[in-house]
Amino acid sequence: MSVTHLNMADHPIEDESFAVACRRRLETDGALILRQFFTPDAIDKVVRDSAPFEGSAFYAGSTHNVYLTEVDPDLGPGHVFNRQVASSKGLIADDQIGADSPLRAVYENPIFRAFIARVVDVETIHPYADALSSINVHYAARGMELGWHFDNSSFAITMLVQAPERGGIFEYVPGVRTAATGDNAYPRVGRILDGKEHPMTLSFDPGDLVMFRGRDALHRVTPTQGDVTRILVVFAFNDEPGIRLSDSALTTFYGRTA
Ligand SMILES: O=C(O)CCC(=O)C(=O)O
Ligand SMILES: [Fe+2]
Repeated sequence: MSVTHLNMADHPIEDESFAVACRRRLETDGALILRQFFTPDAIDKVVRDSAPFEGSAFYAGSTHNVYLTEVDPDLGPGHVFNRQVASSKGLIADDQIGADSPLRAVYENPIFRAFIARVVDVETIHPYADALSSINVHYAARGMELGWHFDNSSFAITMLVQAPERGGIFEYVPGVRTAATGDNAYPRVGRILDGKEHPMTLSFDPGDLVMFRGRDALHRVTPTQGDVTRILVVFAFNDEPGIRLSDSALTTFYGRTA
């Protein structure tokens, strides 16, 4: 069966052997890129749908630690846990993405979900139970960036919609911490923040599907350069049903709770 909007000739996501090969690549490299996963027509529609929302995106314009938590005053301001980085990009939430969007069609497609579950090696994957967090579109105009961080979700799936002229580079260091064991990897995080350990970069084009283990990989996106806004979709899934972000997290990320 084919999935509308997807290039299944190059990416036979229904084949178990293809999914297993993808899983191995994700495990070995900490990241996986499926080139030209979305069809050109789907990308064109997503660009046309997304561009008008740039002005209504929410720009938190805040600083945060790499763990995306409140600071811990007991540790003091110089501690790696409390070091602040800047994120200036904006985003729109799931409830601002149209019912007719190719993004929604793919996100909800059972074949796509079964493939993602196989690649990340879980039984089933689930959308967020809140109305905002499942599909997000990010906007980074000239000078805007996403600071170093670890994701809340165990894995992240992104798709670049519109590439900037320059900048907007995705940098990452895979497997820095093991969130499952509560290890915060302070020494290594400190070295990366100080520029003493150099990250890897991933280069991808509009329509490519990108998967990485963002909960344990420290990653950032460098400032956009030039007049073209970097636009990127994030598909978020959980390995348990019923997960919702807290009201305070929703307010931080989206400026609202519903
Ligand atoms: O913009 C990107 O390429 C990565 C986005 C990301 O890391 C995030 O949304 O947490
Ligand atoms: Fe991230």
